Amino acid sequence: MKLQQVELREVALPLVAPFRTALGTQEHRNSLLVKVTTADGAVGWGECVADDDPTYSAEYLAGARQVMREFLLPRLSRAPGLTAALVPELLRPVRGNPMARTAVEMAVLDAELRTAGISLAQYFGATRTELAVGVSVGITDTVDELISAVDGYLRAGYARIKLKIEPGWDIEPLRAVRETFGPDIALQVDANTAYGPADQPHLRRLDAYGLTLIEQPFAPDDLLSHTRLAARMDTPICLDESITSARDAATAIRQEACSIVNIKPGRVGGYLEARRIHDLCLANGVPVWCGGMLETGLGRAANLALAALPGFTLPGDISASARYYTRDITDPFVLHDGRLTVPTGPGIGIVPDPDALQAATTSTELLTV
Ligand code: NPQ
Ligand code: MG
Repeated sequence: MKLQQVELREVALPLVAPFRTALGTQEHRNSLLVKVTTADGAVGWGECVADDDPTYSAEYLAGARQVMREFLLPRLSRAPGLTAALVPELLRPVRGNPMARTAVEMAVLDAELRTAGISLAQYFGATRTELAVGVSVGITDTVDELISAVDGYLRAGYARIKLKIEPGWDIEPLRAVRETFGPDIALQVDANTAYGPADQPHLRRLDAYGLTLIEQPFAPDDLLSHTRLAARMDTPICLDESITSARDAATAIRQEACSIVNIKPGRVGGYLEARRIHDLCLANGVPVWCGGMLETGLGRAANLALAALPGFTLPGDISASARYYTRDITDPFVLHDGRLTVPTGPGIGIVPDPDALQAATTSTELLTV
């Protein structure tokens, strides 16, 4: 294909409730969408999951926009015979900026598969048509508020609950959730790097709560502390922020820093790299699950296709649209018996609703490439 036009469109979506993690509190989601149009008139959509601030990772929305405009898209528009499979190699000279890379790769992949009439799930070789999904529950002011939030999600049918934790918000909320809802609910925690090596004795106390996993207790570049904790804890360690590539995943598995991997395409630089991590983990008997970055319906659709691969044996942070947004920019994803349906249409299988998209748009930038 040949790129003819690229539109960078920023949308602002208010969250149904503030989402607090060890990284800070989010009240609305600004998301940067990439719409490519090819010389043949095919259209593809990508979503950049960078946040406004460089807190989850070094990447941030304004920087991602600039990198796409100045460095990534020109490399794609110059390339003769562009295909999605060539994108990682074409973008290799540019370092970092995985969320920007993912967005442009996703848009090219969507355009290519729409033209070919193939769904992203089919392209990946997905084996399931619907998926049990989980929900990520933010830190609340009181334990009572947390219990009522978890109660609502369990009643809605979510297959597992993930609690965000930080020092001062771990044992007490966990004990309350287990006491209220019993030993049978699937429960896991995510620390978003909020602990240090000296917290290991404290973290071992989490073993008492029958958790599926503890996600990313330590800094992204501190594999050693994760290895040490893994050796001293029964609860499996899962890495999120530490894993930025298939090579990272191989290293972490080899060093026994984790026994479960959270895969987020935006964090690892693309859906193709995400697929490679899936394959590597499957071959090594390491379960994976799909993380979430408060995606709009576009990113959510693509994540469902990825998470339909056989190695995704744990429910992902791919909640219904209503968990985050009153009005998504696509038709909403709705939970049925704790499950979401994997899109079957060509490409990512969904397009923005024109009215919802217009209502959410805060800026558009047209690039003639
Ligand atoms: C995680 N996500 O697993 C992330 C953290 C996270 C659903 O728990 C804006 C953009 C706000 C990305 C807040 C979930 C965010 C964000 C939290 C990602 O670690
Ligand atoms: Mg996480």
